[in-house]
Amino acid sequence: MKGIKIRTMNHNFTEFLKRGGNKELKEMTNQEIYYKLLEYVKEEAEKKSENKSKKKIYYISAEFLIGKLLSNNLINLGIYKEIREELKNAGKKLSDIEELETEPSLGNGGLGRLASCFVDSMSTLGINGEGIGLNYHCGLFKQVFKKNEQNAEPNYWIEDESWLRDTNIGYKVKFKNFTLNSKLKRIDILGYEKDTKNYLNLFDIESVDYNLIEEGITFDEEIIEKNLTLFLYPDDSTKKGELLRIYQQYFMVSNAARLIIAKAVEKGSNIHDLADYAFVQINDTHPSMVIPELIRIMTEEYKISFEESVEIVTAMTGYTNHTILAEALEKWPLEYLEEVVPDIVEIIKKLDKIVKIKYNNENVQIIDKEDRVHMANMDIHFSSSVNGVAYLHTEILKNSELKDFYEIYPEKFNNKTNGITFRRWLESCNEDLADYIKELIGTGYLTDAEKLEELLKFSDDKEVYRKLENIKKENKLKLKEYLQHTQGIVIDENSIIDTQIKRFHEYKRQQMNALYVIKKYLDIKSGKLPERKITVLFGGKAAPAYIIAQDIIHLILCLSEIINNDPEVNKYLNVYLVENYNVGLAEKIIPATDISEQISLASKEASGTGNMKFMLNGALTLGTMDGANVEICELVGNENIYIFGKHSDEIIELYEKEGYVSKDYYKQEGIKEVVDFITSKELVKVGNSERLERLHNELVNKDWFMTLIDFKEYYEVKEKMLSDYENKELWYKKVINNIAKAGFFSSDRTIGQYENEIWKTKDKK
Ligand code: 26V
Repeated sequence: MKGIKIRTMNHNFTEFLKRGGNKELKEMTNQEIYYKLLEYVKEEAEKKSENKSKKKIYYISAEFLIGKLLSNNLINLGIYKEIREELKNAGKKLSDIEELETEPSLGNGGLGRLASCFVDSMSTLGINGEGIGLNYHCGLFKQVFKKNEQNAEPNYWIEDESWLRDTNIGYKVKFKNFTLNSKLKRIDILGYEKDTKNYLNLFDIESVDYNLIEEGITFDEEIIEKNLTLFLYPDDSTKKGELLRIYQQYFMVSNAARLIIAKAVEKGSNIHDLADYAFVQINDTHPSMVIPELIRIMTEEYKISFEESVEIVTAMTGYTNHTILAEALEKWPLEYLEEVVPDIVEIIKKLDKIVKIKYNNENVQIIDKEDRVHMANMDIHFSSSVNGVAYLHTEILKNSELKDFYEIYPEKFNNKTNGITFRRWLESCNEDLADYIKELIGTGYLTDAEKLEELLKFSDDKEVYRKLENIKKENKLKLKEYLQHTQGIVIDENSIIDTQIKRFHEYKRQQMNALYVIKKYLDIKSGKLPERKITVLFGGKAAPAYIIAQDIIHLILCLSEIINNDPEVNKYLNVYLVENYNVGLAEKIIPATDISEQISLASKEASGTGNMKFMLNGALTLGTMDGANVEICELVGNENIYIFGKHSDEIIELYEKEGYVSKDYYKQEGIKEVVDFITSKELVKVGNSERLERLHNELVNKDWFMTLIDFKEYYEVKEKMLSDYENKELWYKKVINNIAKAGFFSSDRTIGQYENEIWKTKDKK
């Protein structure tokens, strides 16, 4: 790994340069070195063979938030330190070169990052598994703050030289009114020190036209031939936006189905036995149309009977659910699908008929009374596995959200608690901590993450506490330098760093954290001073059409302006919302953080994966009993985590009874003045009164995600956390316990479970 293990290769980078007749390293610019490294790594990757096993896994996902790849690939090739030394000898810094890589932005958040951790783990475990997705040229938007508001700009991440490889694979995709040619681009996915590699397959069109982009990220949404892969999920609040999304989804799965069949046939499949050659994991409902598309190809082109096709496709697909939020579950109007892909509608109607004949229950129908197609319902009936992404989430699916389905198919339901790749989220992003862990317990944890538990033998060792504290301080200094340099933010390395980084959504309750900030500000103003300065860091984007989330961003930016400029307050409290939060920023912020904010309304966060990254990097969790926090709590024990708030069963009951009235909480002592500060003179002076009033009104009169129900307890537990931080021995004992128990959250464990319990590729040699 980056820390200790160096695998010697046949030749080194300097020789590679010589071979090409290039300038010497010390004469090259960092940009030139970056491009040469890219070429070098791609050449090394070329030498690796494809996995030969009979059955292949296809992880189809509309999102892959892969992050920068240079350092990750160097680590996986086992040459990170070697290259760093070579560059150092020429007076160059690898970290400066890493900065020049553009970050692909092919995802929104956790769902896409999870898919990327999974392809990394599949390669590392030697599983024959590939990712399939789309190559969005401008990806998700770039976030820019102006006048304390979020603006969206296109994120041009593809350069002439990139990790993408061209292939000569392409298909014709037939829509109702036209046919589009696809071309496949690939990114090599190198496992850690493996001789085999997998691919991330990204389909694209040949005719993307950047000139369609108007102001910000608006563009002509109707010229599908030129815009299909221009952006990741554009605005889906309008019909045009939704139609484009259906075009994207069908394009993705139609290409996927072609690729899957072609590969299987190459290996000898006669299609009747396709399930022996391929298994498709459907990542949320965005790729759900792969089910009817496979059935369509089998019946129309291979003349297999409809019944047999359905049976085959059911056996070779599995569906992963990533949310219980009703508004996030896709339900496409039948007429929209008719407008884009009428052939698929025919198949969906036939599948719906099978269900309607068998089950007289509206909740399990595919097409509802309003002629909307429930994509998840189709997946559950016509795939062989349905999984949630954390213990609690799967239990809620079984007992509440998907109860009627669980009664029909108990054998299909299973849990696969999410995980993260430790190669990126420890070895690469926190080298000092990784090296220190190796010093303490050796390298066994690299291949068996649960060996981190060996750290428990140091849980009373004060020398270890001191060392961990020093590493944290160093990481804070690195973050300080980086943020100062890139965003003009100057954080205090002696402060406690309290971080909430994730997409902005009301259920994640950044607004509750903002209310805490207001309370602290008012406390400080009234002379109640904290023992140590607190730096509250936020990071995240809000969907452009999600008004309240934009309002929450506005509130936080206004609070930062007031607090950071008030000399009476800024000695004790700083608040920053980092701009354009992405994977690269996460890799710098997480190792420097002390408090990990995981404060979603119980039952709403399917799993969370940031919670795992923070734990592994020595931050303590301040969280609700939601998603994977529940499992973190169980693993580390109550004394090593800070839990607050109502539990999921109480919240589910409140929703059922419509029993939450935010005003009842608003009126309580200590809450009203905090909430009312949102529309105070001070804030309105630096902000937009329409936004602030709308947010205030939302909290007082609706508060659908129950911010106020947990606010008091949140404040109290956070205060306790701050005072515990002052007792460094107590704090770092908890930190050690958290790192030691993080092994369970390795995505190698998760992927091992998918393999053993669902995919079973290793049975089919
Ligand atoms: C999407 C949308 C889109 C419409 C507006 C509301 C809304 C709310 C939530 C979502 C999330 C869609 C699925 C998703 O990204 N789920 C995330 O998946 C992660 C990986 O399993 C998991 O850790 C997160 O808890 C979960 O939110």
